[in-house]
Amino acid sequence: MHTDLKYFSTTELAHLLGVHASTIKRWTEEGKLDCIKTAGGHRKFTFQHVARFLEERRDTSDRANLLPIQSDEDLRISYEIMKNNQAFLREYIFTQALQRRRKQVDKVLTGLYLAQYPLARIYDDILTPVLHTLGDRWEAGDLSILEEHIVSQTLRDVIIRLQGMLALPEETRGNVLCLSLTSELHDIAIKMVDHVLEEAGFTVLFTGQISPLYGIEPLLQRYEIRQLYLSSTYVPDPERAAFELNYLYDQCRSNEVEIIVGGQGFETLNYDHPAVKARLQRFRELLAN
Ligand code: B12
Repeated sequence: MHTDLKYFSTTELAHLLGVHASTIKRWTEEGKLDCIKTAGGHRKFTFQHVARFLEERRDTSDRANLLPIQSDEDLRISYEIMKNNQAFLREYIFTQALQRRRKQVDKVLTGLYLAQYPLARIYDDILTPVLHTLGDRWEAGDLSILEEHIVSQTLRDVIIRLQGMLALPEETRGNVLCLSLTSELHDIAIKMVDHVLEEAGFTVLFTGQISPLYGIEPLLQRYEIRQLYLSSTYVPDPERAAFELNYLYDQCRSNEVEIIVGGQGFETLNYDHPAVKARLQRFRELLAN
């Protein structure tokens, strides 16, 4: 893989591999890890040095990194994560998703999560812009509708895999419901809401795409729902949407359920109702509620 990057310093490599700088120095002294020494005595490491080192250690029980680094490309991903190079990560995710290289997209997301990027920020700063670029490229005619589907389904798959990795707290903060309106097919944003809330300790009931809203009252009561999260992206029939929303708002109000709304659909949909506590723009705002 082509890279402009020439060398890692000892500190950078230590950070990348998740070890102390003294460990890096020891490995070089023991001859396990090659390096170049500058005139001033500083160690510099090339991609090749690091790749060879990792390759030789692959079968040992020593874990040098949280992510399996199997190629120069994986090393580059780890490096860009460490540098917080979001522009690179977004572009990389987009191109890999287009080729349906799910494993590579997984590596970026897993790497970010293991590097302690908050989940909401992974969604706000990395995946949301990628999905927006996808929409823009499709609208501009750069991608066919099938390519658009391939990318969005790949991203949907990888976020669901990421969900399996989340560190969930022991204590539960109660039940919440995640919903869309009945004609809504876009469900990636509300899936992300689900994950952020689950990671924060809520038990999330998720009804998925095209959920029938009638009969919601017994559900709210049976599961003692305190908050309902509603996402709207595309509104094909505004009249029907307004009708459904009023029904939902009234049901929630009489059952003392707070509603939090989000998504582009609320640019036109009414959310001025006593049951609606807030309209949020970003996933990180969920944690302030
Ligand atoms: C993926 C996608 C699809 C997939 C959906 C797959 C799936 N399972 O979700 C498929 C292929 C099915 C699809 C279908 C359609 N799509 Co589409 N789609 C997209 C795309 C590329 C990404 C959507 C997405 O997930 N965005 C990512 C989310 C995270 O971002 P967001 O929606 O902006 O949400 C942000 C906030 O609002 C907030 N948020 C959202 N909800 C919530 C909820 C809470 C509680 C909180 C806290 C925050 C929050 O979080 C985000 C952070 O900023 C968008 C492009 C775009 N600009 O979004 C087009 C887009 C939304 N689609 C569009 C269109 C036109 C359609 C179709 C009508 C196409 C067609 N002719 O058939 C159908 C409609 C289907 C339907 N009835 O719903 C248009 C909508 C234009 C409009 N508003 O009028 C867009 C904008 C593309 C475009 N540029 O034209 N689509």
